[in-house]
Amino acid sequence: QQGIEKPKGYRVSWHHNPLVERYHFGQLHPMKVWRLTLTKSLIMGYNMHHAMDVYSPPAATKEEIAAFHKEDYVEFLSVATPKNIAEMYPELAQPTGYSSAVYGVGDDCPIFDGLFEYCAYYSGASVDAARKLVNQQSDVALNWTGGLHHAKKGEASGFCYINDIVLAILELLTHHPRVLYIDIDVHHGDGVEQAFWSTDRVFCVSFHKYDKEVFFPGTGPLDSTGPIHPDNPGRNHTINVPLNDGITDQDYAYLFDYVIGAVTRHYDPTAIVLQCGADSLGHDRLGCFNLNIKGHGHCVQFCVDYCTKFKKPLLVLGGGGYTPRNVARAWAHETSVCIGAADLVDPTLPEHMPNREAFRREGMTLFPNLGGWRTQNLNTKADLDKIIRSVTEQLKYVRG
Ligand code: ZLM
Ligand code: CA
Ligand code: ZN
Repeated sequence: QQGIEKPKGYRVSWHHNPLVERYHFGQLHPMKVWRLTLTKSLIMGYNMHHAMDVYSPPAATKEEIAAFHKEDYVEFLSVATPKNIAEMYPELAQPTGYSSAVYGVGDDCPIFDGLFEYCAYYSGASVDAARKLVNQQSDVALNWTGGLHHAKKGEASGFCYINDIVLAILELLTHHPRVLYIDIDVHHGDGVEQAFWSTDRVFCVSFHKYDKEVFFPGTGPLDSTGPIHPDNPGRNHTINVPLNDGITDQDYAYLFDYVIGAVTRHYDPTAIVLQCGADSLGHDRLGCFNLNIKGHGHCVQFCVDYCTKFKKPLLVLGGGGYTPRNVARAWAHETSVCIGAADLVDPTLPEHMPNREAFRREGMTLFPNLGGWRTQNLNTKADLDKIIRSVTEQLKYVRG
């Protein structure tokens, strides 16, 4: 893999603070921070870092975080420790732990050692990436440690504490009139949607498994398209694509190409932010889709092609992903897509990386078969067409 060089004509930057890798949500928690170490090892094992500007950005400051989040919440995150949490909120301490009534913390969002530093590192990387795009020092900026789309203004939710995506979009909005946000995590991008619900300067599109009351977070039905009030600028500036279990590469690409093709034509964004949650892959511990690495990567390829063609900046972020080796495979492949080297990488995995034995058992390939056998595709042609019709109708009311 000596052949990978800097792509001519456009610049790709990789924003990664290795200090994020030090933190742990807890032994049994599905969010494994070492998936980021594994991702980095694969990217570097393929020598792809030579084709990018590599930054190790500083932690986000409390002031930067306060651009979106409530100050009392930021203060709480910065002082809470596993030891003092029970003392601070004795009335809420329970035999099993602590109530999620306090700023959303609980089993999904535990208080672990160094929590705030962890948040500040992944958020700092997204803010840095957005700034490099705004300053035109980069054309495609990557932060695989970010993409934590559920965090609310004053509350943690779904493994997310600080919403680095909102912070990055706010940074882009200082120079860009229209930002398109696309979310391919298997979960609904509710925190980002909520933050920009009432503006036409951010258009949010999320593809997700939807089963109200059953699948987290339970929001994002097809008819949730922005505020109802006719005078609200955010009206029609949200698209939700609710999906059933088992969607395949082919059906997902069909929907993605149609929806994002139509949104880009109508809305004419000046920048794109793509959240690449890898829990939409087949075999994910929490997910239920049947996407392969290449099916997932197709969405990244679509955005790279569009942004290259129209010279628009692209911010690419991580997100969920609970089968760590596949997360690393997906994000390494998607890095190769961003640097224009997808056809150059050897599908046989590189020699030097952690978890070599486990990878070997899976065939030592970047593209294992993840489709097909856990659940069948429960999305019918009628389901897909209903989505297409709804999006087509909605976009009649959208002008960039
Ligand atoms: N219980 N431990 C996706 C965020 C998904 C809410 C059901 C907590 C889990 C899950 C945590 C070890 C993104 C819910 C779950 C148990 C209420 C969710 C800790 C297993 C464990 O074993 C576990 C004690 C934990 C959490 C499973 N939580 C699975 N699914 C979701 C949140 C985040 O990918 O979109 C972006 C990064 N939470 O379903 C409960 C309703 C809390
Ligand atoms: Ca999503
Ligand atoms: Zn997710």
